[in-house]
Amino acid sequence: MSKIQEIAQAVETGKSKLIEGLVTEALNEGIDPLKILNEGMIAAMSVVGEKFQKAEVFVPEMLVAARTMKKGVEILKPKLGDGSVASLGKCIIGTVHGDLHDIGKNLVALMIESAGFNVIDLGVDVTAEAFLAAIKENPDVKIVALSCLLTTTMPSLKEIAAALKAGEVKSFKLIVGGAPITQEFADQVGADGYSADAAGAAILAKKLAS
Ligand code: B12
Repeated sequence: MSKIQEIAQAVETGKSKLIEGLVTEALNEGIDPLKILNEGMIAAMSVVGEKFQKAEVFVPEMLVAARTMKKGVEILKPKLGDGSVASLGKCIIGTVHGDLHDIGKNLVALMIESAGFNVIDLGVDVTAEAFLAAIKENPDVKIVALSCLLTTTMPSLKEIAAALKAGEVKSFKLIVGGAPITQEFADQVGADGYSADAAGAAILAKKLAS
């Protein structure tokens, strides 16, 4: 079994005690950190999602897989950045109200920070009011990023986007993403950009802020 496969299996089966060692070994072997993230950990989370859909695993298994992935990402974090000093401006990010998923949001925050932004992370279950308050506090914000993982919280994203568009500060660009989000939905809610993954989100943020 390759190291990447071992990492994927550890995430899938929630072996949080093994993950740090495996990721460190993979890095020492010179494996690209992005490959470890995409082909090892993110791929494993997709498998967990598919198994959940087929009722082969349940919420506790998803939770331990998520915790294992988080631990692995902590080891990868310093290796994912390009070391550039934050200078592209501020980005406010959060997972929309009603939604508690934060792994994808955290990865997007990490990649956007690595691209040179100063990221203000509002966490999960963030209401329109909380986004508006953060924007009011940081009127020079360049990018506001909304993450949404549930089809049931897509209306929440739509409401937040509308509230932000109607807010006092209008100078920022709005980007949206998350597994159920599409370019079509992003256009519908009036977002300035959409990306299917974290690397694309960073490229998008850079493009929109320049
Ligand atoms: C882990 C997980 C959980 C964990 C979350 C832990 C955590 N701290 O995040 C727990 C166990 C808490 C959980 C709970 C639930 N979950 Co859940 N969960 C998942 C799972 C397996 C993985 C999600 C994940 O982390 N993926 C990995 C990351 C890296 O991918 P990602 O989030 O998609 O993010 C990437 C992109 O989408 C994008 N992106 C994300 N955000 C943004 C933002 C911007 C601006 C941009 C540009 C891009 C972007 O970039 C990211 C990185 O590349 C998914 C299945 C899946 N494959 O998605 C189900 C899934 C999302 N969950 C699901 C469900 C149903 C639930 C529950 C309702 C279950 C229940 N009965 O309680 C609850 C809801 C709780 C709530 N209110 O939020 C369903 C949703 C179905 C649907 N149609 O909406 C899924 C799809 C599983 C399934 N196949 O049925 N879950």
